[in-house]
Amino acid sequence: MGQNLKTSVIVPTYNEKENIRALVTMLLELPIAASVIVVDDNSPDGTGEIADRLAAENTGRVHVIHRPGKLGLGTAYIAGFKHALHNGQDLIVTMDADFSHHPRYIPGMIEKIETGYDLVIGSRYVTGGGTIECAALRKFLSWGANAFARTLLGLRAHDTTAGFRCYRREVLESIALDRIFSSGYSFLIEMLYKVQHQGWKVGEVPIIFQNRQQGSSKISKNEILKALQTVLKLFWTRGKD
Ligand SMILES: Nc1nc2c(ncn2[C@@H]2O[C@H](COP(=O)(O)OP(=O)(O)OP(=O)(O)O)[C@@H](O)[C@H]2O)c(=O)[nH]1
Ligand SMILES: [Mg+2]
Repeated sequence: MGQNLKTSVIVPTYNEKENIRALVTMLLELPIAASVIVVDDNSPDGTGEIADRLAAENTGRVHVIHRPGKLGLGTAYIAGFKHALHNGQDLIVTMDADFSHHPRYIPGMIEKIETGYDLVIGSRYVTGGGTIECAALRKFLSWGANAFARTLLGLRAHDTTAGFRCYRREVLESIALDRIFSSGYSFLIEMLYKVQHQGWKVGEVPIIFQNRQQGSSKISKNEILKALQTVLKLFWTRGKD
């Protein structure tokens, strides 16, 4: 399973010193020979240095992209995508560093890709999926953002804001990454919109999303407003590209 497909897992980090070592270790122990690309935005807590040590301990399997400051989740994914494509990866997985997205789901996501999907989402909102230990307000915001994006943009996936994804390289190659206007969290909605628009086959596998146990959240009110703005902007311009 997945043995012939070169797989890279992109982990964007900002202040994840409590999580990064445990996460990378778990990723390297998966029954797929995946490599890991950490994209760190000069985290003040030293996550970047821990990632460098992991890279030195696991030469060739762990790579670190250092950016000079907090430049946003969306552009972090793009930096990781370019690195993975340049290095000939077939499958590119993205996930959060805080264990909300558990590595154990990755083999199942790859299996689903192998049955003929181009993008597979680790989804909270399909049968068998769910969310635990999240505050009611956060659940409501996530549900609302999904309903809004699905209705206005006609997105067919159920979890449109999930950052837990597995893309085939051809999907990323088909999208003008430099033309994506969202730099932060709403990148996920914009990217999914473009993927569906290009006609790629999108699937979902259920995951249980667990609220972060260590470290602190980086999502701000501003990011939530930007997500609304992104959906509206895509809605006005739909069909024009
Ligand atoms: N490189 C980089 N990573 C980021 C940035 N913002 C967030 N991240 C990372 O993106 C992932 C998601 O961020 P979280 O803070 O977990 O956001 P969230 O999941 O919406 O919020 P909580 O889990 O409730 O804290 C984590 O791995 C963060 O460290 C950023 O500007 N740059
Ligand atoms: Mg999180």
